Amino acid sequence: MNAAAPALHVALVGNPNCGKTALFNRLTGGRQKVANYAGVTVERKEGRFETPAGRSVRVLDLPGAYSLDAASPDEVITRDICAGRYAGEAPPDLIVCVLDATNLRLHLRFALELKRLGRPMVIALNMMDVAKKRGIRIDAEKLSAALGAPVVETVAVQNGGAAALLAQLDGAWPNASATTTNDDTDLHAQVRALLADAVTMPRATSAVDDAIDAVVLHRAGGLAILAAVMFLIFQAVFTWAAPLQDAVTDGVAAAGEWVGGLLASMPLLQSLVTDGIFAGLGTVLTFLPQILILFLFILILEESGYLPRAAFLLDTLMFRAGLTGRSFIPLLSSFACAIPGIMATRSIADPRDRLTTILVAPLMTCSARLPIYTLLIAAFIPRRDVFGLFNLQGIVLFVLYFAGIASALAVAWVIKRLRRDKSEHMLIMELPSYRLPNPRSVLVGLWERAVIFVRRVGGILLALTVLLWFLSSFPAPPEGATQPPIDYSFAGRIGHWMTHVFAPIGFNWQICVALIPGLAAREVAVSSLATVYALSAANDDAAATLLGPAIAAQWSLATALSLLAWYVFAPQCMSTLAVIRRETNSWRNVWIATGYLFGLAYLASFVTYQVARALS
Ligand SMILES: Nc1nc2c(ncn2[C@@H]2O[C@H](COP(=O)(O)OP(=O)(O)OP(=O)(O)O)[C@@H](O)[C@H]2O)c(=O)[nH]1
Ligand SMILES: [Mg+2]
Repeated sequence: MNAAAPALHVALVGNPNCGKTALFNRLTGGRQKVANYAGVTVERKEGRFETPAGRSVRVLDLPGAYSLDAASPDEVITRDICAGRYAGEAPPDLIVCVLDATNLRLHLRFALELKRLGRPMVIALNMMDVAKKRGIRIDAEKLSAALGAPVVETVAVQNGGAAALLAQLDGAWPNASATTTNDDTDLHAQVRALLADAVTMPRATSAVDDAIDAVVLHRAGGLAILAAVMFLIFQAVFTWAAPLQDAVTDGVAAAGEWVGGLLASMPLLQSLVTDGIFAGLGTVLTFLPQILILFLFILILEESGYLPRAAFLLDTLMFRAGLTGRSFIPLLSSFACAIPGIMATRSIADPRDRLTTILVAPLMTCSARLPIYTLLIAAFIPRRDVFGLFNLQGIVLFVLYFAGIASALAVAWVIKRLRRDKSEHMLIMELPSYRLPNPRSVLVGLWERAVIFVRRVGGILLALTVLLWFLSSFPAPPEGATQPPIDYSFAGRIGHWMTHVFAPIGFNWQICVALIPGLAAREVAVSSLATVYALSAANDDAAATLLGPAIAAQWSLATALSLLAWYVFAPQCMSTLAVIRRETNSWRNVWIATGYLFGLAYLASFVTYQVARALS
């Protein structure tokens, strides 16, 4: 093939949740996020691949849309690209209209709309594996004639599942029918006629879904199941992770000791490596098992089809608080990280609902808080069984997550009171079919998470840790100094000075020191504390460099609880603030978020500290 020939430009278009991204990944070998609910993709993503005949193709994965009359910011992208109106993007040479073959009643309507654009198009009937299992029969020829486009069958989640589509890309496809007749036959009537003509559906296609929904969406039973699922997750984060975590801790400690021994002749470098890098970063690494267990559950939930049901169950509750069920998935994604959560709000059509969701998303407990939470819980809360069934540490973690959720609802409620326009919208949400999660995609998802975490540790956390080590090691103490050297360092002085502000909430100077680099990223607080305590340790005893025992011995319970409360609220993440700026295009919103979150953090810590001290 002529390498200079311009690549064929293809766009994947269709209703939400029909498998566009799965198809994109299958074609390009990509690893874009796939999940079983509407509104996963909110940005245009580009990839390249070669067809078996060597034709090079540039393919766009687009956000799902219900129609070309865009209602939400993500749908606008799809509409503009299809219409050739997207800045800096030529209209696609070919639209691949992806349809969920099990859901044609809904999805054909959009195909008919796309047909009216009069652009070259291929129809990919996706999810054919499920359609066949349900006994749905589709007459591809009739469909093709009616839509004026070739029809191919695909199974995006199977090896070779896109073969028919690839063959189509290699062949020639008929030019678009110039008859872009904008006849006002009602689209619904056309869909009905087409279904009657080309599709045979057994009567009960979704008997299993209905049976599960009868339990899961039951008004009382459904909420109980949701609560049980959430609770189980937090229990597992502690119980399952403990042995893995011990193994990582031991491994890191042994490696640190060994490397430290090699550097014995160079004390300064030895201190940087053992006190800075191993004590600091090693401590953060030990939280990898917990983060992966949390994600294991999130990924399974995402693929199962349960999430939109949970959104549906919570809609009334969220509505009272000034949010809508639509906010549920963005907020749940924020448990992983507020950044994808805030991006996911692009699927919310109402700009006020969207802004409220963005402003409260940082209150959801992101995974970067997990290290500091579990560090403090492990140090201060006994590992005790409650009612022989639950473990106390898991319960405390659950309470912290719950505090985040409850305060998000409270803040949303206040925002709702404050806004002038009080008109309201109904929740209209698609409930996808239940699906057994594909083990391979769950593993890929976990792997991606692990890579992100380790990269963070090796990137920003490493840089900040080295900086903190430097500030904590220089200048050297004066002759005849009586305190540990760190007390005389830059960091020590800054920390002591900051206690003027933070003493009322129980923070000692070491915590204050950790708060500064912790502004950039939350986990840094843990590595910073580890470095500060490692440098403060009087002897080189390995046990003294373990952070957990050190703080358990030196802090009061009130201080620990106060720091936990601080982390429920404090907006210690520059990237989140940057995303708020980008997504709302306003600095004002960034200041509002920063101000109210720091305000709440200080207030919550103050109350927690004073109450805990009075009680103990
Ligand atoms: N059984 C089966 N599942 C599929 C197939 N294609 C996609 N899926 C699953 O369907 C769900 C939705 O897939 P996505 O690729 O995220 O759908 P999407 O069209 O990109 O959705 P949005 O980004 O929300 O518009 C996921 O759970 C996929 O694993 C298929 O051919 N067969
Ligand atoms: Mg997608």
